[in-house]
Formats: sequence, C-alpha cells, structure tokens
Amino acid sequence: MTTNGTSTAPQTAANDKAARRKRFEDVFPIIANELLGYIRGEGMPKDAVEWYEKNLYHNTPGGKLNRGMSVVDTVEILKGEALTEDEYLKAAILGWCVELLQAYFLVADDMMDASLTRRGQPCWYKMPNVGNIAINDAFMLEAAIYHLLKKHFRSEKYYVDLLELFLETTFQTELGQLIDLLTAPEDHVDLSRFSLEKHHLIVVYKTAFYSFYLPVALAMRMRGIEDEAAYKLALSILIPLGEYFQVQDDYLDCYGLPEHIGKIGTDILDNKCSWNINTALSHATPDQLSVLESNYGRKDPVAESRVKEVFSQEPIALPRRFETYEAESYTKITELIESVDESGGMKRAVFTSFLNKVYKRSK
Ligand code: DMA
Ligand code: MG
Ligand code: MG
Ligand code: MG
Repeated sequence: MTTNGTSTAPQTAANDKAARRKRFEDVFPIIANELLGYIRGEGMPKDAVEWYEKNLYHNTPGGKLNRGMSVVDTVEILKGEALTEDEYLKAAILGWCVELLQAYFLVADDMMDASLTRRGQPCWYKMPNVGNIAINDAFMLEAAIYHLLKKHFRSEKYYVDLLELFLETTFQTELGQLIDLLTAPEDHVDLSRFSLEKHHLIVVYKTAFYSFYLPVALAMRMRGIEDEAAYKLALSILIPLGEYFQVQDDYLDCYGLPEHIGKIGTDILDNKCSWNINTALSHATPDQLSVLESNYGRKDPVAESRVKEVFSQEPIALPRRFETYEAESYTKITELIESVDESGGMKRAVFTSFLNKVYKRSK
C-alpha cells in the first residue's frame, strides 16, 4: 500500500515484467559479441564484421520477445524455484536462439510477402544497400543458432535433442511457408481454393511449431524431461495456442494499427489464405462475394480498401466474429490446460503463462 492507500500491485507487476525483459535483453550483446568475435577470428574483413553486426542487431532484438522469454519462463516454472546465474544464462541463450530462428524466418518472409515495415522500421531487405544480400543475411542468422548451440551445449547430454528440435521445427515452418505461398499465387486469384481447413494446416506449420512448441520443448529438454508423453501433451496444447496466435496475426494484418503491430498489412494485396478472407467467404452475401472476387489479391490499394470495407459490413462483420473467435479460443485452451495432469512432471503454469502473453494482444 502507498501512503494514499492505493495498491501498488499492478505497478510492481509491470516493473517486474520490465525487469525480466531487461535481464533477457542484456544477454543479447553477449551472444552477438561471441558471433562477431568468431568471424573476426576467421580473418573476415572489417566491413563483413560490421555488416553481420548490423544484420544481427537490426533483425533479432526489438520484437515482443515472447518466444525467447518463454524458454526462460518455462525453465523457471519447471524448476519451481529461481534459476542459478548459470542456468539463467543457458536458458536465455536458448531463448535467443529461438529469436534468431524467428529473425531468419522474418527476413525471408518480408521479401516473399513484399512487406515494407517490420517492428516499426523498414524491413531489412528495404534498408539502404541491402536488397538481395538479405537472402544470405537470413542464412547467417540461422547459422548463428548452431554456432551458439555447439559453443554452449556441446557437452550436455540433451545437445542432440536441441539440434533435432531446431532442425525439425525449421523444416515444419518451411513447409508452412511453402503452402502459404502456393495458396497465394500472385497472378491467379481463385477464392474457391481457400478454406478454413487449408488455413488450419498453413498456420500450424508456419507458426505454431516454432513459435509455441519449440520454446517449451527446448526448456523441457534443458530440465531433463525425457518422457515422450510429456512432449505429446505439450504439443496438444501449444498447437491450438499457436493457431489462435496466427489467427490474431491475420486479424491484426487488417485491423491492427501499424503503430502497434510495427508493420503494414499485406495479406489482401498478397492474395493470402488468411482467417479474414476465409471467414468472410463463409458469411458473404452474393453481392459481397462478387466484390471480394474482383478485388482480393490485386496489387492495388483501391481494390484493397474495397475488400476491407466488405470485411467490416454485416453479415460478414469481421470484428464481431473475431471477438467471438477469441473468447471461444480462450475458453477452449483454458479447458485444455485445466485437464493437464501434473503428476507427469508438467506444470499448467507453463501454458497459462504463454496464453497470458498473447490473449487479447494488440501488437
Ligand atoms: C508468418 O506469417 C510466418 C513466418 C514463418 C514468419 P506472416 O507472413 O503472416 O507473418 P507477418 O504478418 O509477421 O509478416
Ligand atoms: Mg509476412
Ligand atoms: Mg508470410
Ligand atoms: Mg501476418
């Protein structure tokens, strides 16, 4: 209680959250310096070292850090008490490896989606003198993961498990990106090829595995959990959670404020099989359907705004339908979490902590 009698609890929680974020962020320069020291030691010229430094700093920190910090949070929840300095550092390095994986995907994703901004700045390939060098820069963000894993985890008995998790979820994500792109041809709009089933497959592969399952599974490996049933249980909750998260991303692509989401939506222009268009298609009147058919996926801002207008009209009313979807998803995921049997070593808090990070997000 403060002197005027009001509770300080929310303030304390906010300070705690900021402090946790700061502690995690402070680990990034350590790993960046390790990577830069390594390439310097390989005799790389100064301009290459400086380029890699810019690549690492432009693309890796600066996001919400939900994925990376979830590794640390999960290790802590599973341990049930504060981490030692050494445990914290290792968990944070694993967390930054997930953020590097995310950076790798995003650099490439922004080129493939022809996006303009990311995290409130120009996309990396849009930065002066970058362009197609961004392709190699994306590969170098990925390579950083395996360099760091070898350096910090080579002697752990779970090292191969970490490698497999990164490699397998990378492949899954790339499959997701492939079907996302194949469903959205640039020169051929055919809305009848879209469906919520197709959307489900795309989002589980392109987002849920690497964004939700990977951070938790890495933490479980670090805590020495070997029972395969525990990983299956984690998947059964984290995949629906990841699907919900990507539906939010799709919704915010159209309805989020660029100053909140840090990016300008491209899904309508790009002919994407998003939650918005699929939901609109299942509720559109014949007139609305014809507006969608002649304006969706055209590289034209006027056509894009016609689509947005129809999205908000009754009976489509996407904001209302999204609100319902969000409430139902929360209930469904909460029920899944409540049914977790903690006797197998898993803790419900692992999932509630992740759910609370994303529920009703606006960025
Ligand atoms: C993101 O899909 C998936 C990956 C693997 C980056 P997206 O293109 O909808 O993401 P964003 O809206 O952030 O560009
Ligand atoms: Mg994109
Ligand atoms: Mg994309
Ligand atoms: Mg998106």
